Amino acid sequence: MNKLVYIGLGSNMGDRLTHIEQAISDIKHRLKCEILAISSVYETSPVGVESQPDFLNCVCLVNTTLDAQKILKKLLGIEKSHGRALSSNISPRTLDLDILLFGELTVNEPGLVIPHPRITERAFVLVPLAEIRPNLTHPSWTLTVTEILESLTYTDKVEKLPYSKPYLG
Ligand code: PH2
Ligand code: MG
Ligand code: MG
Repeated sequence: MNKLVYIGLGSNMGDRLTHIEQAISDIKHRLKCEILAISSVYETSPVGVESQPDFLNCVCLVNTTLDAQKILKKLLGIEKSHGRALSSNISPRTLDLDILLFGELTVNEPGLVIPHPRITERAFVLVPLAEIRPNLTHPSWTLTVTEILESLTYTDKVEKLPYSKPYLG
C-alpha cells in the first residue's frame, strides 16, 4: 500500500545546507520513493536546547510502499552516513531526519511515535509543512496545519533562506 510520508530534516552542524540537500537525494535513492514536494529551507532558532547554533530545517513529502519501521531504519542509516554521532539527542547534529506523519496512521512503538509528538508546538516544522500542504490534517488533530500554525504563539526565528524555493511537484 502506498503511503504519504512527511519527513522533517534539520541540521545545525557543519555545512548545513549541503547536509539538507544531500539528504533529500539520499532519501529518494535509499527509500526508492517518489518525492512529491519539498518545502523551502528555513533558518530557525534552536528550540528546547541551550546554546546551540541555528538550524536549517525543511520538510519533504514522499510516496512510499515501505512500512514505518523500515523507513525509520533507512533514515537512521542516512543520518549515520552524514556523520551523525548517536551519543546524545541534545547535542548539535549534522543531520536529523524525523518521520512526522505516516499516512493517517498512528504509531506508538519503542523508538517510534507517529505523528511526531511535538509537531503541533514547533513552528520550525509547521511553517514548512503549511508551505507545501496548507490544508493538511490528521485524524488525531482537530485543525489543519495552517490553523494550528495560526493558533500558535511563538517568538522563535523561522526565516526562509532568501534564495530558497519550495518544490511543489
Ligand atoms: N530539533 C530538535 C531540537 N530543537 N530546533 C530547531 N530550530 N530545529 C530542529 O530541527 C530542532 C530544534 C531535536 O530534534
Ligand atoms: Mg528532531
Ligand atoms: Mg530525530
